[in-house]
Amino acid sequence: MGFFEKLGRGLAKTRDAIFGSIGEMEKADRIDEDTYEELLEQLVLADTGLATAERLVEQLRERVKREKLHTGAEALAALKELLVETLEPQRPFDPQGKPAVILVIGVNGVGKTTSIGKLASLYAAQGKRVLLAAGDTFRAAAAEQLQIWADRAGVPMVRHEEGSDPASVIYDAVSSAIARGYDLVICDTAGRLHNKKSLMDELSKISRVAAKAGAAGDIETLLVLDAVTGQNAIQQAAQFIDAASATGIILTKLDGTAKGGSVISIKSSLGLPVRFVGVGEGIDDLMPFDPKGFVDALFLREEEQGEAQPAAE
Ligand SMILES: Nc1nc2c(ncn2[C@@H]2O[C@H](COP(=O)(O)OP(=O)(O)O)[C@@H](O)[C@H]2O)c(=O)[nH]1
Ligand SMILES: [Mg+2]
Repeated sequence: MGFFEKLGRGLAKTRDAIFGSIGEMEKADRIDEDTYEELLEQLVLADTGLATAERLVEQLRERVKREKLHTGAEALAALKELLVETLEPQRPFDPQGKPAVILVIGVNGVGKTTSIGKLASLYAAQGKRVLLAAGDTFRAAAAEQLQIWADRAGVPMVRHEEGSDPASVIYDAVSSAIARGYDLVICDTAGRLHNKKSLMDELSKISRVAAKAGAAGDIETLLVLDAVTGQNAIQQAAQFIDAASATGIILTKLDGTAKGGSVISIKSSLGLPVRFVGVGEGIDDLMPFDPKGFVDALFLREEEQGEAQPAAE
């Protein structure tokens, strides 16, 4: 199954929740007030966030007027363009230099460790030499879980004992990547500590140490958010973003929710681009985020879905 179909499947719940009435919009001969009201409601239901949904509808209204659009189909095309523009990052995600470092942060259970396994596999498949760092030293089980993913992806891992300083794990991993010529170090971190303040302190220390360890490549810090928690995830995100100077988002569990619209509000309310989306629990279920592909999948119609399915399934 191609990435596009997989994303289409992952987004099935969001699509079913919002497409019903947006599909109606496509059939309409003309656009009226009801069209906009209905659209606003549907975007909010898909967890786009009220402020973002209102802004989008307002922008659509202006565009319809300016470009003298008449039919629902024309308005729908304009809406898609607006969504793609909203989601477009300022620069592509492409950590350069050797070694580059990706720090992965976020609360417990959002899918950090799983996403790291998927990322390791993705980059290893591109021919990069990847090293994992078990920076969640809070629980012994965390390093064991990461080891399983390292084995699946066929990449090595650096770990210390349970309870040791995670910043020193990161430091060791980066030093070892420099010495042994690795391209990319991907670091796991704890999502919970004794209290919130120690977690935030730890994350900012890890972030500083990653920078000081002397890696010649880029450092990216990806905050993992769980799409199932939708708007709540966005509320909790700000502290993490500040503590560790996050540069982007991994949005997981899009396959389990009708809240795919949160992708749109993340970009507009947190100001950070979504870099990857998780659409399942398997090693191949993480996709580099592509705004155009996402918006197309969001609006994929039933009949196109049918065509996209391989006959043998
Ligand atoms: N359906 C689905 N489950 C996911 C996805 N990403 C992670 N998970 C599941 O979420 C749970 C928590 O993941 P884990 O990586 O341990 O989270 P962590 O505590 O942030 O490291 C596991 O059961 C994963 O299989 C995803 O994209 N889709
Ligand atoms: Mg974990």
